[in-house]
Amino acid sequence: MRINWSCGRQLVSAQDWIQIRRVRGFHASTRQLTNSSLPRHQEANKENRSNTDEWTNITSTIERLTDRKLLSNPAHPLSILTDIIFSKFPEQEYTRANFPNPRVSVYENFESLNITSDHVSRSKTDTYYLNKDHVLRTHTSAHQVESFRDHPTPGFLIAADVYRRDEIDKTHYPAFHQMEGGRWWSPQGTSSVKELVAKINQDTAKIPVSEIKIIDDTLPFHDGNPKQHGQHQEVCIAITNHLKRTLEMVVGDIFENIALGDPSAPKEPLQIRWIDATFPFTSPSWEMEVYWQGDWLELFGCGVTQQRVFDRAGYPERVGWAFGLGLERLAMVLFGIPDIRLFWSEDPRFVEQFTPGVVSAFKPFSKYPGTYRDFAFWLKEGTIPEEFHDNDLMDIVREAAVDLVESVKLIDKFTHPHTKRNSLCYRVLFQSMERTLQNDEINVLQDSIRDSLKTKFGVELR
Ligand code: FA5
Ligand code: MG
Repeated sequence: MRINWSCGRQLVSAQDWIQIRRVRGFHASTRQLTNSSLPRHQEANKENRSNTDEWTNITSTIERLTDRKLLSNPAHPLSILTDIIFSKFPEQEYTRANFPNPRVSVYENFESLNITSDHVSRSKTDTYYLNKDHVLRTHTSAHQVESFRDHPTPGFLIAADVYRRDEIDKTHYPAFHQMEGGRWWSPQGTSSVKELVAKINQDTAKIPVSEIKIIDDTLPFHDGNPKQHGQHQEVCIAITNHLKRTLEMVVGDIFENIALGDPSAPKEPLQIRWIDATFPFTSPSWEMEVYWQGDWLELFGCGVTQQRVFDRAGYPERVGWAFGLGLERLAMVLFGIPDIRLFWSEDPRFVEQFTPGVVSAFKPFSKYPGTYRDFAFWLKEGTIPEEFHDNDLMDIVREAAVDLVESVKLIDKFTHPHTKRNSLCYRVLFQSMERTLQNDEINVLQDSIRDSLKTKFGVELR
């Protein structure tokens, strides 16, 4: 599911389609003190990552994806985009950090970011747990505290793979890539709030102003998107201006690029807008969206970093911002790639299309025919349909068919009038991007999905 950082999960109704679609900081002494009290053991604890327990829910399909390392291929569109974004940030100001291992502690991924144990994003239905203390990072924010702590520069950038038990459609995939950015200022050397604000504003003035029109109806802060208690409002506004100007410059440059590089790019000006958002680790917070293929597509979340994050990094006096951007989303718009699943394709017709350092329009290749199969089953007695989570079925389907499934749709849900047992029916469209699937092959996939439904959920197939 899409993480709603502010409130609880939404249950999928019978009418909903679940699509598996393709192309679709003052004193040095303060620092010493807080640093030594950092729970580093929770951060590292690497040797315990391989233990399994009742929390383990990582599947072999996802495990295989962790080995793909798409960003290490300079000709992959995600690497080309990463390099373009990196080039927009001065190297002497922003350290590029590398975190190749997606296995992180629950502390890093959640607790260090004020994400409490009752937050929906921590549930087993949304996160891949290696065991109760370790997860596959669900966002690059998992490295914020150590990045704010360790780098010699006031800024950092991280590009890495992240994993979520998410729905699948043309813009969502259980494995994707994010770029995290952070920037801090210290009041050290300044004698007043005014001086700190002036320092931040000087840095803002150095950032080129984007020519691209970006709609911004948001307020600097308000009750629903508050500034932090204890933070001076002028400091909050100065940080926000720096943050927004930075991101507008990056996004503006990238979208100007598409207009230049791709003759088939839409002639209509792109619509880009800021909206309010909520994250436990920033306040106030925003998201940026772009209007793409008839819908608003969320590109990134960002905001003024919560002081507790700086506390944990050992620099309670610092102030700053952070953002987390979905690389696939931007790459889809930039290269004209219509489906997020394509990024994982090993088909030479995809892989060989791209050249390091060059933004080129995606050339579609032919689509092979698909075959529908229905999976109808009675849930175990006493189970209500809402207890069978769509993501449970998604994992079974993915385990069996990896990327040979185009979409999964809940087509029927009813309760037997006498027995009161509940029945669900899902329709799965099997389709390959690389070849025509044979019936025999689909039968094997179908049997495997049916078997897993029986053994994992005790359903009675109809
Ligand atoms: C986050 O992950 C926050 N860590 C972002 C952040 C960082 C906020 C720093 C404030 C400060 P969110 O869950 O909205 O937020 O994801 C960020 C971006 O990742 C989204 O805007 C979207 O572009 C992308 N994204 C999220 N889920 C998926 C998915 N399943 N597939 C592809 N891209 C996704
Ligand atoms: Mg979001």
